[in-house]
Amino acid sequence: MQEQAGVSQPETINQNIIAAIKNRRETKPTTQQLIDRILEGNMTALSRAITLIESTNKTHSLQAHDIIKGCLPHANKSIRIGITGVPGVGKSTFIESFGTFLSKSGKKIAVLAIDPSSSITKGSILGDKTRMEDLVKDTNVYIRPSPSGESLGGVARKTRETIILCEAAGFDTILIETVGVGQSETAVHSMVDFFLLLKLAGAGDELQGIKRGIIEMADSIAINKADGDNLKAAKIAKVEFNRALHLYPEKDSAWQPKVVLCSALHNEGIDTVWETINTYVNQTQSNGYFEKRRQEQNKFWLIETIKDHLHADFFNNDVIKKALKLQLGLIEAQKTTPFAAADYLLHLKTDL
Ligand SMILES: Nc1nc2c(ncn2[C@@H]2O[C@H](COP(=O)(O)OP(=O)(O)OP(=O)(O)O)[C@@H](O)[C@H]2O)c(=O)[nH]1
Ligand SMILES: [Mg+2]
Repeated sequence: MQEQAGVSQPETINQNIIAAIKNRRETKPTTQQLIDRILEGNMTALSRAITLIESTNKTHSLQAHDIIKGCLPHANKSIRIGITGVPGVGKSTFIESFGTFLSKSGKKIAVLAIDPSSSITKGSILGDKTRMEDLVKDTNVYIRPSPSGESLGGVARKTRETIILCEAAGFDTILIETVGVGQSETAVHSMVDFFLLLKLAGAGDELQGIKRGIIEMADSIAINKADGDNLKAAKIAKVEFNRALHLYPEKDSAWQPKVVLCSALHNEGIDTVWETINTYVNQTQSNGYFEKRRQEQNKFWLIETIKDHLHADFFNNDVIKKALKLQLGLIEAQKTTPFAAADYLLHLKTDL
């Protein structure tokens, strides 16, 4: 065995360049660099900034705050569309078809989600990426799974901030998916211009929807899976929903919600949904409702954000945590009332 001489570093490699590359890899972009890159439409910078929004780290939150501020003047220029429906109705399949259709017509689309179960599953969209095969590869499309968070309010706020960054990055159509269970529709409704409800024919959930007020929030109902053997039932459902919708009082937008048929799987009726949204946007932009709704939403989010902060400030406080535990014990032992305990704790916090 003979030892070979090692290969020496060729002199053509400039050590300065190596150092510069290493340096560039290691240094994190500054806030201003991130803002600049987002405005150029750089998706890596966008993702990085969204991660800062989602972080619970205080330094990250502060940086995120500055990025949002820098992006805000460039936001607002999109159509925000909420898409909801019960599990299995075809939301992901619809977003795949709809997103592809929009991308082909020159739109830049961001797909976000508010998923109440996301803290466990890390967001349905992520698991769904296989179902959104074409969309994931499309360079006009940015897909971001739902942030996980301890409260729906927190998750919703992060999604709203994410919308601003996506708009600043040049995305002109924002799709926000949510599962049609619980309060998440209300959260999505409060951040979109147009709310689309996907339904199935004959699924027997029509009345539930009416009861929960989801139908009332909808600007359009798309009856999905209107294909094959299901087409006939879908057509009947369309008539029924139209009849039901006419029973509601006129909306502030003066818009009469439309019922359409579609097949996300077979790419049918997707264009009709888009036409409906366009008609809605034109109509509400000219009657002033579009702008008014966004302003109302901004006011709502101001209050929500304050509530969020106060909530976190109170419940994350160590003194309060201890005192709260004691007061809960006293309530259990029937030595105080909820109101006296609340009063005590609130005063305790003020005096801290
Ligand atoms: N026949 C038919 N099947 C469809 C259509 N759209 C979706 N599906 C099927 O319905 C099933 C559920 O579709 P998804 O897109 O995953 O539904 P989802 O609403 O995203 O479901 P969750 O993410 O669980 O809430 C899949 O097997 C789809 O292939 C359609 O238009 N026609
Ligand atoms: Mg899905």
